[in-house]
Amino acid sequence: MRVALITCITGQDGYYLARLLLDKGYKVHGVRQALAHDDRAHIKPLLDDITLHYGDMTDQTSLNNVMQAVQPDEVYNLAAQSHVGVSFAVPEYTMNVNGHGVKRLLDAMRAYAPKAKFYQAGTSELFGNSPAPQNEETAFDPQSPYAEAKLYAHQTVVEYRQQYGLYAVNGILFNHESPKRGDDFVTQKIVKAACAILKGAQDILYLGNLDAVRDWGHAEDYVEGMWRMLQQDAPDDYVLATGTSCSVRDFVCEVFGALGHDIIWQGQGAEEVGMLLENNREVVRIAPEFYRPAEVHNLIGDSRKAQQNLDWSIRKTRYNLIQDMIDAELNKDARAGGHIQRARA
Ligand code: G4F
Repeated sequence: MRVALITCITGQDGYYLARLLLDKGYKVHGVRQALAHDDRAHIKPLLDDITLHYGDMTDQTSLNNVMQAVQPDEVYNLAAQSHVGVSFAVPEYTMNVNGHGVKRLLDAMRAYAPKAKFYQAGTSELFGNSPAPQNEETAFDPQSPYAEAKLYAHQTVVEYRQQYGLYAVNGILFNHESPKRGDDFVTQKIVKAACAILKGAQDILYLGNLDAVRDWGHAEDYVEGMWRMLQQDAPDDYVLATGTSCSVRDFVCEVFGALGHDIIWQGQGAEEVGMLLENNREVVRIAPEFYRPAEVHNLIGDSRKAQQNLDWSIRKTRYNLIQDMIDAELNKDARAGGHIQRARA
């Protein structure tokens, strides 16, 4: 039986990856942080089948101990301070976890499981404002402490591959979402707010930059790509993306549209508002606190290398993603006795 170790198994990707690996017959171990609150809500359905260990990317001893105890065949590093906007507020912490933490985990692997294969959760944020579409050859242009730390991690993986002969790969993943996405990321924020507004539980959705364009895929497809990256003869870095994109503004329209309501926009910049077409009611406004000191404007991925070498492809489009996220929210509402209707399929 193959043994996998997943850091941050408690997050969105941790859940979907653990589920995939269990289905493939792996013994799955996960690292969770020592927190004051219980962070296992996302992985509740898997708790009987996985083994959890406390550990932290800022604590070398904990990583050594987990690596020694688990003796994994495959290590998936999903742990990160993953919010780009928040990284401007906690830049040193972000570098410690997302950058130095990767070196610590690789050193633990070198010492205690040197034959294991290593996956690093890289990011399209590395490309910053390099022109789209971006692929493995595109120049990096980090625009945030988050991206700087992920660039350090990316380089460390490449160096450890070259210097120590490790099987270590970077997955350069574009935005990927799901019903398990955290509430502070823009897709989940929009879905939850749209549902709440339409049932009268919220007045306004406050957003930052509506013009940012992202390539949004479904996390279920991306964890499949992570696994495929570790099943090759030789390690290499791969972009995973859908190759399609839309702006935050259009994502708002698509979510309200899926719920049967059209949005019209008026005004410019921080004065722009989104209104329900049927009655001109304002439902979206700009709150400058959600602007970032530097923005990545246009991310669209070119994943042809992964399609060719890994036989990877997306199964769920942005339309499917939005349907899944809305369904999860409506089911939650129905269980709570609510009555939001999806007026348009
Ligand atoms: O949902 P976001 O916070 O995701 P972002 O910054 O693109 O990062 C995500 O994807 C990366 C892969 O490309 C990952 F590496 C990273 O860990 C994370 O998963 O923001 C998306 C866009 C940004 O341009 C942001 O400025 O939406 C814009 N936005 C506008 N209003 C907002 C908001 N973002 C958030 N979180 N909240 C807003 O109110």
